[in-house]
Amino acid sequence: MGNAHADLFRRHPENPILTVDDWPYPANSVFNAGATLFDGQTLLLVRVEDRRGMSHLTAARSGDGVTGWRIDPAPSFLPDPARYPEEMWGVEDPRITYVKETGEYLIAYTAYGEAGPLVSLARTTDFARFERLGPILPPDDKDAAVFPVRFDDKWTLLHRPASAHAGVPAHIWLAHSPDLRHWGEFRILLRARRGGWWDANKIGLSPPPLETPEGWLVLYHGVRLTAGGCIYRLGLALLERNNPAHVLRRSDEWVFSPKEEYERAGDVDDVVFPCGWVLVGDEIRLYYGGADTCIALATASLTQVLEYLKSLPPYAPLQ
Ligand code: BMA
Repeated sequence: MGNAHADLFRRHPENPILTVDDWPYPANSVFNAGATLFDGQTLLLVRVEDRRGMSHLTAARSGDGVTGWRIDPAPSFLPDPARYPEEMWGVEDPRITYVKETGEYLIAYTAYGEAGPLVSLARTTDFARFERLGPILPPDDKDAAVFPVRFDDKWTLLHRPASAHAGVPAHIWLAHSPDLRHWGEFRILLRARRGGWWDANKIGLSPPPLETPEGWLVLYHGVRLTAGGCIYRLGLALLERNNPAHVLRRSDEWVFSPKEEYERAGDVDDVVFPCGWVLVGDEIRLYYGGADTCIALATASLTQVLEYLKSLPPYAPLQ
């Protein structure tokens, strides 16, 4: 039957769909955008790296999610180092979660400061004004997203702390909070593998978990360190709908990997890095950064993705 999962995610023929040449003001690169549906449109909160090397976030909106992007003429969400010193070197890689219960969009992002990257949280209802909740986890930590619903009255977060100890792998963890500000009950959810695996030693959540009839769909990146540098690839997992601490499936093989020129060569070569996806009917639209330089789109059928995951053996935790 061949490599059934290899073409689950198909690149859009117009890729890359957004580059710095589309930008209304000078910048170095646009990549790693958060994504959501807002006001009947697709909204990307794009990581823009300026020509000093610092990142901010700018909203881009499109009716069809592919073309006709209207980009805010100036940065939508700038670092605020005077009040938030942990943002002194920029804000990066936003993950957007729409919370129906409150009508708010929660944005988990990386704040980059002198102590290292950490996870900060902000909220908005209009993508024009943002309220910061501030840092929620100390450094080093990144690749975080909040689940859109509460479990047992608690908010749940996926995140990726990194140890300063050489050789300690970076896993995806789960945390809970009563109020979105105080987080605890930390535990490992998905482990980085070891040795020759594509997702050895360092993994991290990519877009926020997506609710499906079969459970929470998780797309994560694995970082393979090679003699030629790092390769960022993507794999899938499925979590139980009522208890996301329970992993149902995890793909052994990656489902998406740098192949096209705009993924293979850029500021950082061989990187596909999604921070957002939206579901329209049965179509998953995955927005990803290509080589830390541009934004590209890949689509997949949710039904096919779930069928692939269900065809895998039940998840057995790695030791
Ligand atoms: C990760 C993050 C991403 C980036 C990737 C590849 O650690 O910093 O923002 O796209 O590295 O450089």
